Amino acid sequence: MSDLSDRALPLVMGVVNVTPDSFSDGGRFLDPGAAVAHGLELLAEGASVLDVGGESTRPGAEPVPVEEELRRVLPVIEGLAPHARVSVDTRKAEVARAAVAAGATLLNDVSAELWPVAAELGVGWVAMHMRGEPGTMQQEPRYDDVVVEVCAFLAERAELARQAGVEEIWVDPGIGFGKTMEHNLTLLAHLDEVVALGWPVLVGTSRKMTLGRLLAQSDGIDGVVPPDDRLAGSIATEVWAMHKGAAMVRAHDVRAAVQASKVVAA
Ligand code: PMM
Repeated sequence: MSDLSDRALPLVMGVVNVTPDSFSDGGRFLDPGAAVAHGLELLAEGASVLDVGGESTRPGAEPVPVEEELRRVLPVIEGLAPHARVSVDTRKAEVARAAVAAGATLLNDVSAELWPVAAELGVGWVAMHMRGEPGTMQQEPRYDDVVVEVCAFLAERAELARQAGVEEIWVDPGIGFGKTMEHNLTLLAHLDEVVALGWPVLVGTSRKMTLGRLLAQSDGIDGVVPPDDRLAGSIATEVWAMHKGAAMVRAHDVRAAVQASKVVAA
């Protein structure tokens, strides 16, 4: 563990989903007051960034109209931005612009297409790799070499953003976005290759389906364990990602992730 001790502590991005249908917390924080209270709780637990999202990107999810996404996220961003650094999890330029006007300073972009908007607004940008669209991305995703393809994509997008003048650029391999369990595990095993691209790396494994499958296998049962029962898998993969050099993990269970980061760094 010593090779992490001379580095800054990995950061934790806390998830604040304002959606009726996210796979692990959909519907829990649809009321803006409840979402802001939840975000402040995650901040107290040690989150460095609060990631506010109004469109679920779970496999099979339906797109959300702009007006509805704005209605969900803006009051929550306005409520949190005076207290914390806020990112907005969106694929829409219009939502990104309004979110930044409301106080967000980081675009968490699962489409990896909004770098011109980040450049125009002078905010940070996360480029995440996704194959296809949330509605269809889990229908037989295929790669010749998932690590090579994801790294090439992220390197190209990050370079475009750099050339456009974006000053804070993150890359994220997009665990679960158009990838089988095998693809996800291969990417995690080779995360150092993503880190070697030279951009700070964000990784989101928290409560994801791959963990539901692995944890069911470890219990000797068929199917998947429910999202609320995936904490051990979330922490195990977050510690793994930190050890491989990720600078930030995106987590629902912030207190446990922050504690784990401190133990790893020690
Ligand atoms: N995963 C989800 C949503 N947004 N953003 C980034 N950068 N990386 C991720 O892995 C990621 C993301 C899906 O999880 P959720 O539905 O619980 O928010």
